[in-house]
Amino acid sequence: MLKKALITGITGQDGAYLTKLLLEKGYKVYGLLARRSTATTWRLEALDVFGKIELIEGDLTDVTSIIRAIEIAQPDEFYNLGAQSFVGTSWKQPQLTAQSTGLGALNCLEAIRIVDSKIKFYQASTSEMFGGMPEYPLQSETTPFHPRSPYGVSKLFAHWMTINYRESFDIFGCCGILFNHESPLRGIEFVTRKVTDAVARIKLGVQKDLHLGNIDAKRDWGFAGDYVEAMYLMMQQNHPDTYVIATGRTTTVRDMCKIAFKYVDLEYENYVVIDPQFYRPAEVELLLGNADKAKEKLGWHAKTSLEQLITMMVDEDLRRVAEELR
Ligand code: NDP
Ligand code: GDR
Repeated sequence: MLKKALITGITGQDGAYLTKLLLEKGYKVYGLLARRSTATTWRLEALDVFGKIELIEGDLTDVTSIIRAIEIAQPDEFYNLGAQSFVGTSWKQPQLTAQSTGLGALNCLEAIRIVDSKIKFYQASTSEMFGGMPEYPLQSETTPFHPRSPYGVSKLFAHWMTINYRESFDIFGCCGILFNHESPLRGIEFVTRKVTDAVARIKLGVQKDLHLGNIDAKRDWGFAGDYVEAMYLMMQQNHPDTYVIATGRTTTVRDMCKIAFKYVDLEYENYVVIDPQFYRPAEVELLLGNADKAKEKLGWHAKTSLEQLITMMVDEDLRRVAEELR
């Protein structure tokens, strides 16, 4: 029988890639669409999936709209990818972040419990929940949490609520603790896209320099297209569980810049300006994930190297900026 999925955050980076994957697998895909004053469907259009899905108006902070969406879609699987997902903004809008990123997940769980507790639930947990634990330089499912931003704290609430509903109401709630994953569809405020967009603009002569914050921070970066496969695989298991999804390689922002600039024959030192406005009140200095459990239980591993990822993003930004200039 045709499987049905409902995705929150469908207009985001992961929402678009997951939609593409589920359509390829023969799912009927529904998405919760938050009302904005301008269109937000450009990523769905870029992957040629807009028009093949059904969008239902709703917002994570409005539980009645989630109940309504579930009643319309009657999904087998519910993927909660919606969130205020930018760490930097979470200090400026902590309450909004708590409401959408934290309580929003609880709203989804409550809606499932009320309408149909058989619906499988995926929660987009994050490596930001590990935060500042220098004594744990390699993070796995058993590493203690110490979130360092209102975003991380909100995600940790959502993470534990999912586990609590698993234990309390027997809801099939999976948590994917995903480390940073990027793509040409990544939002421009995140550091990889900010860098690849700037590299393209500098190369094409329309930008002079690139202002960044802490370039000594280290991240474990993978490709979003690989990571949505892990979400899908978690939901196909016999039992709900928690999995770390990562590449197992960590790189400084500085070295990521080096890769991006070098690809177009430029030296990053000539363009990067350190700008205190991009420093965060509390930093997560090092993230490096151990995805052995996902490899063993899901048969999942990251397929795309950081070099492949960054060059894919620079190529796409070069194409996009050149088109803008035309
Ligand atoms: P994006 O920021 O690209 O997308 C966020 C999505 O959430 C958008 O579709 C946005 O809608 C939607 N949204 C925001 N607020 C609400 C709301 N109140 N009600 C309904 N929808 C809302 O995130 P990503 O695709 O990168 O990430 C997907 C999820 O995974 C997020 O929860 C993120 O926190 C988490 N995550 C991401 C990682 C990464 O490296 N990308 C790593 C680990 C976890 P709109 O377009 O209208 O703004
Ligand atoms: P992150 O991603 O906070 O890890 O959260 P981001 O790309 O924003 O930052 C990564 C690191 O780069 C440093 N940095 C800068 N970051 C930005 N955005 N802009 C800058 O100018 C800049 N200069 C240095 C940051 O300080 C940080 O150390 C992402 C989001 O997708 C979350 O939703 C997700 O949960 C985590 O990844 C895993």
